[in-house]
Amino acid sequence: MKKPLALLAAMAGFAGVTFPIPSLLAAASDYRFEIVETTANVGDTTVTLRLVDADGDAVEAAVVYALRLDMAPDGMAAMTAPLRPVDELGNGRYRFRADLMMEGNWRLQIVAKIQGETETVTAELPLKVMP
Ligand SMILES: [Cu+2]
Repeated sequence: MKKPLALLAAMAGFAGVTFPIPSLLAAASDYRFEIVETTANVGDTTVTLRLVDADGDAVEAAVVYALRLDMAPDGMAAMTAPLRPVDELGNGRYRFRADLMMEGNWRLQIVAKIQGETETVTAELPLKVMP
């Protein structure tokens, strides 16, 4: 009984020293994005995202940018649109502007660089665009 436990402890210690990355990834995954406001209509549209930490507290002064905005959910992954950051509204809210050429289901892939975190945070959000 003692031996396997000691071995496990040794392995865990070894893994902790050799692979510090998993714990960093776990920290990055504690953050999450939510869409708090959108005018998502065909044409010129604004999208406001909110970035919160594991406690649900607002994360401010992050560098947030769109990796990709496309219609993959409707089988049109090749249809993309640029999503430009406009301003930071405070309370963890980041506003973007996009020119969307088609109604339907879009997919927004977002990346954030958060102060004090070595890993970037990525998220994927569905965006319903109305006529
Ligand atoms: Cu489309």
